[in-house]
Amino acid sequence: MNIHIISVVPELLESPFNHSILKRAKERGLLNVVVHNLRKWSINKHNQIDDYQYGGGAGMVIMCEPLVNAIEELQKDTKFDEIIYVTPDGETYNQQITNQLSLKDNILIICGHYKGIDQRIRDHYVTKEISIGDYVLSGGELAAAILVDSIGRLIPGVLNDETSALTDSFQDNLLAPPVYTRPAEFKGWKVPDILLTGDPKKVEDWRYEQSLERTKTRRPDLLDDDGI
Ligand code: 6GU
Repeated sequence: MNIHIISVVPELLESPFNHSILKRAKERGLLNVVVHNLRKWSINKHNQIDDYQYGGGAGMVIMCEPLVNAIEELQKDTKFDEIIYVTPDGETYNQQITNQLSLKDNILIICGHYKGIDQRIRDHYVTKEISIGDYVLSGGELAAAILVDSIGRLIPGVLNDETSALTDSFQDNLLAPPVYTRPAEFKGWKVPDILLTGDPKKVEDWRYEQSLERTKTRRPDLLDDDGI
């Protein structure tokens, strides 16, 4: 999968993909992340990429010309399956969207800054608008990093134990059950006996019950979705 990102602060995206699981995905040739500095397409010698908004008001808006030039230049080499704008007024991101995006070959993510990007780019180029939650970040870069991380780990061959993504929180609209490792007793706190029985059926049932219980108490809204 190829993920291109257009940003005015590309420095924010230097490190997140170079460690751990995403690093491995890149080394295995399963994920290619390319970050582009929007200023490369700035419209004058002042490196301008934004301007005041029509109608007045504080905050700058990223202009059509540099961003459209950037998008169209990248489109010459790549047919993007999705052009995503990360923005607090987008659709709220969740695991279902992640799953869908992990099946794509080429994704372009546009990061806004200041007041955002000119609406005409959203109208004519963007195919999907995503928010990572009901709070405001100073720019889209951290949201883009979250998209790349959550999508990248689902690409087949990225996780060592392929089944482990299936048992993540949210994959069945359920939160993940608690996990334990050695020792079986620490400061008098014991690991639940069932996990020590070696009986896979019992363990599976217990995990399912725990998942359900956790979801009921912490995120009942997830259960309402499909009426488990
Ligand atoms: Cl995608 N961008 C910004 N700037 N703030 C956000 C967001 C995105 N999602 C939630 N808050």
